[in-house]
Amino acid sequence: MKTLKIKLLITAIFIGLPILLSAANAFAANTMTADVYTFTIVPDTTAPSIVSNLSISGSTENTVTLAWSATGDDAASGTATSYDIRYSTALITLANWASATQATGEPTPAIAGTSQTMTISSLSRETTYYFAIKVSDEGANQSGLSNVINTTTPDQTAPSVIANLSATGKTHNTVNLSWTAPGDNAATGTATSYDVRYSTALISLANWASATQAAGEPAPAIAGTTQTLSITGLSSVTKYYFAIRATDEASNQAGLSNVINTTTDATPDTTPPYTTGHVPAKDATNITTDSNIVLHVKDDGAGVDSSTIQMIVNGVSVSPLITGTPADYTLTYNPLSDFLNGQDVFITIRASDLAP
Ligand SMILES: [Ca+2]
Ligand SMILES: [Ca+2]
Ligand SMILES: [Ca+2]
Ligand SMILES: [Ca+2]
Repeated sequence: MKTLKIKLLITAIFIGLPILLSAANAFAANTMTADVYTFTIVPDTTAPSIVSNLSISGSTENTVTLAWSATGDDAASGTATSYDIRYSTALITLANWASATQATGEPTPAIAGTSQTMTISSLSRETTYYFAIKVSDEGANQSGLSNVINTTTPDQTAPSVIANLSATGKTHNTVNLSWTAPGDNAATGTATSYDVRYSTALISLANWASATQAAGEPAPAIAGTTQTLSITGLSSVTKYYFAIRATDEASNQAGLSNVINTTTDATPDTTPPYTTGHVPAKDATNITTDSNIVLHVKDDGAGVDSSTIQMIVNGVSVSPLITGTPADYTLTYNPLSDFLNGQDVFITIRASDLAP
């Protein structure tokens, strides 16, 4: 407690003015003794009231804004002199108040009852902070500890945009993709999920929602890890565009990756050639002895490799006339001599297709 003393020194000096009553009569100056005295102001022993409505009015990744009502110089009246706002990642108590971080730039107290705010900056993302405030008057009387509040700063940083999406392989119905994992926050940490999409149209942010969503994306690994996904169920000989976006646990989604395109392969040919259109028909009877043999060798895939066509008639390899295209060759065999009456004619045809 301090006592304010005001000392007043009053020195009065009276200067007697010479009054000339007559040329022969003058007065001398009269001086009083200095009047020195003291009085004492009632000491200020009343601290400002405790702030009891400290609250969080907003936060970003690195700021928290506090709000409270001003208390007074003396309890809840008048105007206090200064605030001391502190924060800590531990619960603040009177016992550890001194070790909490002191904010700087607190506002000047306004008259009791006024709403006041302060934004604390330079905080860390996704961190829980506790806040408290004390109020002092001009007599250095300090209030007790306010209510202690806490909040966790949010995550407002999306994963980086993936810039190296690439196709590492393909078949007639699959395309294998590869990319480098971004992080939770730009290129740091671990994101939470991927969204890979594909379309037969060029993908942009504008049409992202209408692109087909791939299934089975891997869980993101730590930033910098190579990750892969095989897209299945595609159509053959079709140009597809692919793009990817990562999202963090706070639902911050990265922008669109580089967009790549790949054309799927043709459907592989796994079906061998076949014969059809036999003349004479299979198992036909009563065929004349001078008949030619005609039939088609077809392939619905890569086509017939004409160099592989073999025709064997009654155990003898023959060379029929081959016309047509790989999809449909016509074999015409005109025997050098007629067949015999009553003879059974045995035909064997072999062929391979052009599939790689
Ligand atoms: Ca006071
Ligand atoms: Ca995060
Ligand atoms: Ca983040
Ligand atoms: Ca075939």
